[in-house]
Amino acid sequence: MKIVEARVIVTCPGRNFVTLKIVTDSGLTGVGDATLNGRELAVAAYLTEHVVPALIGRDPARIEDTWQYLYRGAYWRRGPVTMTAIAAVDTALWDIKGKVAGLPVYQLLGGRSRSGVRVYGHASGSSIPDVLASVAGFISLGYQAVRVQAVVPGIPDIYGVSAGPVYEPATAGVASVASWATPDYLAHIPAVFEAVRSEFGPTLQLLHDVHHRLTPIEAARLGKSLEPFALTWMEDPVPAELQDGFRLIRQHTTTPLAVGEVFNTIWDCSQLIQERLIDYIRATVVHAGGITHLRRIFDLAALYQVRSGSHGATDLSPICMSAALHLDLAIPNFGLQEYMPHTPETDAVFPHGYRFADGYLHPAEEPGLGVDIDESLAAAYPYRPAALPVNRLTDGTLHDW
Ligand code: GCO
Ligand code: MG
Repeated sequence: MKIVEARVIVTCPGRNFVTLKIVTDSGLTGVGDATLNGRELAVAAYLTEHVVPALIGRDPARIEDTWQYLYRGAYWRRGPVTMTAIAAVDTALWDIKGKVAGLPVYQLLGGRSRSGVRVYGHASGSSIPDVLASVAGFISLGYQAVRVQAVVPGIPDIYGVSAGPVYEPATAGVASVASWATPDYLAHIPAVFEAVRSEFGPTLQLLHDVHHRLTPIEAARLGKSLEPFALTWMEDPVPAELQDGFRLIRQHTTTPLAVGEVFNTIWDCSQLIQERLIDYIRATVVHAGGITHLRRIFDLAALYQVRSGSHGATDLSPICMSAALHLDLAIPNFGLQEYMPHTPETDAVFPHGYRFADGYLHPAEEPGLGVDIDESLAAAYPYRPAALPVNRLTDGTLHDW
């Protein structure tokens, strides 16, 4: 079997997505997500100009060799654009391999290790009563794990609080400007979780995303203040380049830490995992080199009792979610899967077989990944320039978003 074509499809059913569709001479096709929020065209160009020409004529069965060729052969290794492009190729090749074998991809990854993939939803609110109502809504849908984000008095446009049913941080054109004040945030968040815990009891899994905004000692203080509320994880407490900073956080708090949605290779997280500085690794299929590389990350994590907690925001397409669920179902050290349902228009562009029931997602049982892209429908939604916000302190200092 040979690869005869690879199409890079950019579409914007409410938000931008980039998809790679690989076509073989047998007629079998495979799809891979190549979406990098705010940098979509960089990945599309990388694929079109530097990857697709090298794919034509290759044997699609040679997944590992193709991965090594695209990673080591590029000379310029790592980085979100390169690794997202490699991820798209890798994911599409696993899709094809499943179709050739007549098996859902999780069967090729060792088979089912659990009955379903427990997911967490995104509760938020502009007041504590609104937060409680939002959490109650997710519980009524069957969720057993909920991320909680809240407006902080004095910070009008805080991360993670969605006005509508779908949270989309990217805005049209160039980056919008968000504001931030760490003292106000640190003073407010414990009261939010105290209210949630006292309302919903001790067993609901609660999570919180700090989104890279604290220093290590500030993160240590927040983790300590949240200990009475037994979070499943405090996410992205600090910018993750400062990996030594996690040692300081660990010295002060037992609140579990989750990091990694911005990581794109095993080398970004090997120290954090081997020194047990984190409890969950959030790397995802689309940004961490695909199924092949993400499985390596999860296998390293398993040696150190670190569990998976993959990113699953709506700026990752249903193709990424489909691939993630096959890995989530098979690996021994699954933790939680983020799940923000896409809009109906996105679901129409990406028909897929995964289903939500009672707080769990279940991947499709059909051969491959169980997802595709409707290219004629995708063509009806042309690309729209959009960017993630930047973040500034009240005095104008550029801060981490
Ligand atoms: C999350 C993430 C997202 C990101 C977004 C960037 O935990 O889901 O932090 O909210 O900000 O995916 O494009
Ligand atoms: Mg996050």
